[in-house]
Amino acid sequence: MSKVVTIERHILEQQRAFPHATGAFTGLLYDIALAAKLIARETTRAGLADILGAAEEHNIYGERQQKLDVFANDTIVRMNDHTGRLCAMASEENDDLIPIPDKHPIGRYVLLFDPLDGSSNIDVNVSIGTIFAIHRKISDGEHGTLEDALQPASKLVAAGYVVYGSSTMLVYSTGQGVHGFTLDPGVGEFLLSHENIQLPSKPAYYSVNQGYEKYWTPGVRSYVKWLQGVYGEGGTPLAHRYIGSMVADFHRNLLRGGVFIYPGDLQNPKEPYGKMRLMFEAQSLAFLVSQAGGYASDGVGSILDIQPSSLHQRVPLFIGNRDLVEKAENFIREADQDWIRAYLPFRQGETTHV
Ligand code: AHM
Ligand code: MG
Repeated sequence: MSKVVTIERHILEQQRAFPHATGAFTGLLYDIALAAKLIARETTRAGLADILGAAEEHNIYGERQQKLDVFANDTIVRMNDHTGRLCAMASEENDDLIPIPDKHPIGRYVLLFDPLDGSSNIDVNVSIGTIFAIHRKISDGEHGTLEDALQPASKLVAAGYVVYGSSTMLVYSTGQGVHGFTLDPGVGEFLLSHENIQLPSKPAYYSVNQGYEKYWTPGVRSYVKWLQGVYGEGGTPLAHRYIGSMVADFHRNLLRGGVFIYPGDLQNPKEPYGKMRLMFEAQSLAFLVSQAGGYASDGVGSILDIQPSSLHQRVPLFIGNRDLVEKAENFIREADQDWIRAYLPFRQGETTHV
């Protein structure tokens, strides 16, 4: 029988690579895994309990929050605000930085998360996910500040996601490869099921909301046509798959190869940046994809290099196999100079949005 590796054991073994580690970081990852189990438990009951339905509150984007979003958000905050491992948190569902209450010790890391991504899929029993990212504290004072949260993805110390699908999986990286764990609901443990995930060199899928095609820039249109028709030597089309839950779309493409696209457009020239959030969605997945041999771009350059300017900053996203993503950059460079001119001030933090 092959050896069974729980996530706890795996995290501890990875920590041994860092002889000076204090264990705080290891504990933090373990707390995230525990929060994921609690969220997974509620997610599988969502169709039964009266937890379903829209909560009263709206988030800062004016979107309706689902009750399970609120539960997931509260769970992650409650699991992590008192442990002494964090100096602050930030969530897609909160306008501002979430401080650590004064009565609790302050730690050396910042946790950024999207508690339940793809929440429009909850009511229809389709996969949803949690995305997280961890930065190291860099500011001098005791408490965490925005400066600690607003670091480029190239500085992440760890990132990952949980996908609540036909089974619950947690996928994470501390910069030593990407590793996937499947939750065994019987024993309540995440067990190593996908060690050292690398993107297959031959991609299988492209994922984009094709319904928005009329808003796309000429470069994105030509690029998607290329994916559909002439990709590869023999002109084999890539199959199209789009769930509308980025974690699930990303996870499938990570295992099968492909590209996920959420482009910017000029439908409203004042908002040329698309929908995805840099801090809560794009940074984490960009870090993971680069660890898996792939690449993430906003169509102009690497997501890893973007210096964030605000917590709720949005970015266009092209993520997956490196050759496919670089091809998107080429199409955009050739055909979308107007869009690039409109978008660059946002990328460079000269104009802030939302
Ligand atoms: P959410 O964080 O409000 O759930 O929105 C993010 C989701 C992603 O999971 C998904 O890729 C995208 O929104 C789908 O958007 P659209 O319906 O515009 O294609
Ligand atoms: Mg989201």
